[in-house]
Amino acid sequence: MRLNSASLGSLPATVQRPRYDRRGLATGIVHLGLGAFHRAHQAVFTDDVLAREPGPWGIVGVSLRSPETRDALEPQDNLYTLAVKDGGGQRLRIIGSVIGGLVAPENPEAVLAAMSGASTRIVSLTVTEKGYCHDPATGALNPAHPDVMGDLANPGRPVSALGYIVEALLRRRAAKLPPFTVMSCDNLPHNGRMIAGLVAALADERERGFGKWVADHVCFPCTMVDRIVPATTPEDRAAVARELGVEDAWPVVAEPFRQWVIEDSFNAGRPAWESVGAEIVGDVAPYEMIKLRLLNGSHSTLAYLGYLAGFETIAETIAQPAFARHVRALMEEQTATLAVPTGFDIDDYKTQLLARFANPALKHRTWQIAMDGSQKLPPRLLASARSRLDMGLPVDRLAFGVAAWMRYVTGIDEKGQPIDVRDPLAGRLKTIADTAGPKAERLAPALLAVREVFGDDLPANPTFAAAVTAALAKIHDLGARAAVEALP
Ligand code: CS2
Repeated sequence: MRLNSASLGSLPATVQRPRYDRRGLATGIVHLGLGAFHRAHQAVFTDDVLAREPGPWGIVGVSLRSPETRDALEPQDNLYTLAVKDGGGQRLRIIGSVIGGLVAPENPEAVLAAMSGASTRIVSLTVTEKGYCHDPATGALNPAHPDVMGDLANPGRPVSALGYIVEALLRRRAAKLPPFTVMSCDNLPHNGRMIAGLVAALADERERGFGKWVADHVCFPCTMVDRIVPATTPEDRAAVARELGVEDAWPVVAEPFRQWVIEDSFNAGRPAWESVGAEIVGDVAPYEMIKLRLLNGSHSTLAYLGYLAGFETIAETIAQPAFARHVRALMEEQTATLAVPTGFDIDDYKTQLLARFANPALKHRTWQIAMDGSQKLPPRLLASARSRLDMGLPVDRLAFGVAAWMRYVTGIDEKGQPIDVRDPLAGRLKTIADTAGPKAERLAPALLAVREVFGDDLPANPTFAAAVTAALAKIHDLGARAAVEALP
């Protein structure tokens, strides 16, 4: 038996299920990037809102690449399980807010039709850092990006999320329908501001002056999203099926913690997410900086060092006292760069983070977080390194994570085995590393010269370059584990 509307009634009483009528729910939100994170975060908040108060806020999810999620969810009437896990076990809940799934490359017209539909008021995105086709060091549109070139060459058959948004906005304007709000839910600094600039830039490439129309008519709220959601494993699937008594082809697994801070800037209405725990604020920036630097900065650092040291998961890595010590010291370096809102208990936040990383029930792989480092390093570690350098402060802990990334992207681990490096720049990084060889004195400056990651300033900064080179030499000579243990 499969999880679907018909089997909902047979689930054990302990499993929470949608407490609202899903039939006839209007599509209010089209979400680009129907991955596990969206399904364990925004879709859950929306599910909570619908249970409190019925409204036109059904979500149509779009996969921009693979059909896997749609194929798994379609036979389930788009229902899926959220398994919330911690040391105490798992609690299951069925989420009903997703009412449709589309696969963009299969049927771009269907995606554009959903985005241009009269009931659609919000287009939200979780397409990961690399999905924005931008230059990570500057945040500007990369006009040479193959997806951007594809969007311009064939606008009726877009490739990127930006291409879909621009084409759908043009169609809405032509049909005299009001535009939707564009809400980025990715881990990027000033994500709303950034996507506003990217959409406007592409819009102008499409039609002169359309960028200004977009800026005048479309809201791009900034958001800070937070919930640790590892990729679902076959074991997770089996554990969910055992408890549900029916099969769910694609449940999502998450920690109990969830946070969503949203700038209140919507041109066509929104669900009352604040009634179910989201925080609506005037300025998201302080929250997103705190999260990106303390959570994601620590995550990336633990991912590279942990992977190199032979640890499979974040929980295993942070269980090593030397790694926990290093992360605490890194958080101190990061904190000096943060503007903490009044009333926000930053010490408590850090203590909670360490406990969240240690969650033994989440098998969050170091390899998963290590992906796309060229896109993740700038907001997570390099922005704060810049601030500290400006303040004349040392950057040793930040540099240690950067050095671990450099060691990782050489593509060979400490036992001489290949590393499956997933990164849009992986090929180039490997060539640079192969040409420079393993010695830190050559490898560090060669990788620092990758402008998209480090900009022009950091490679030229002697304090930064020296700190990274020294850290890379330690990791190379001692191995990641002993290098971390040797830190003061
Ligand atoms: C992680 C994030 O994969 C990664 O890079 O750092 O996905 C992290 O788990 C989330 O941002 C937590 O909210």
